[in-house]
Amino acid sequence: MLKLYFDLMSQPSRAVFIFLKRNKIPFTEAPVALRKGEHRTDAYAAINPFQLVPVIDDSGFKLTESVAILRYLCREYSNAAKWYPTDSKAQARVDEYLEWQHINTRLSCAMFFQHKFLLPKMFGTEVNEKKVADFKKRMETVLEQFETIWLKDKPFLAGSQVTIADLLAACELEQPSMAGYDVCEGRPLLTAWFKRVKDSFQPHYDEAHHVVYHIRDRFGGKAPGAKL
Ligand SMILES: N[C@@H](CCC(=O)N[C@@H](CS)C(=O)NCC(=O)O)C(=O)O
Repeated sequence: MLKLYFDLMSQPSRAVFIFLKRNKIPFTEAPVALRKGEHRTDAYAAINPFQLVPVIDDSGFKLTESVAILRYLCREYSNAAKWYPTDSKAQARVDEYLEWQHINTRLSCAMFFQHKFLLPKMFGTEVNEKKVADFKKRMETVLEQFETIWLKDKPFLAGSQVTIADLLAACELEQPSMAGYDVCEGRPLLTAWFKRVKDSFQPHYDEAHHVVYHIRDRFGGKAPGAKL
């Protein structure tokens, strides 16, 4: 039986969680509460020496890195194969986004969220406005590239079909919402794409994002307890 170590506050964890549910791949849930430091124990280091989530344990085969995990699941489970096409050129289009996203979508959205909301919330510190402004600028460049390059003349990032690239991207693009930034505002192509991706993974998409939606709606980007 497959086991997933995850925290639903983590973007790549949500992507793997949604993927497993959407494809009806049976798995045991092993939540790891990052906010409580549950990933910093020796026991967890034995599961993932990098002490990050997500991780899968497939009958003793432990695998880290969400991109590698999703590709593995697409290879191992025939009903999940459609999300990562086997045709060489079609697959290369998915890989093109997956390579790009680490230092673009992920870095800018995650760092904007961390500096605007998470770090002030966790440590009660003042918001570092310079860092927030820098990451916001990088994030807005990325969002512009979604509109003008990735989604130009195609409904999904890698072409006409929804793939693991779209799922990973959507989960990353949710993160800034908790810091009061709606990536869809003023971006019609991104808005329509976001809806298509969510619809492809419902009801599991909303299930995995309930904590994100709760924080977004409750705090609206204002970190509770932070010196603002
Ligand atoms: N490249 C990895 C990133 C994993 C990662 O950075 N996970 C974060 C949560 S999104 C984590 O576990 N952070 C805990 C920490 O940094 O202490 C993947 O895609 O799986």
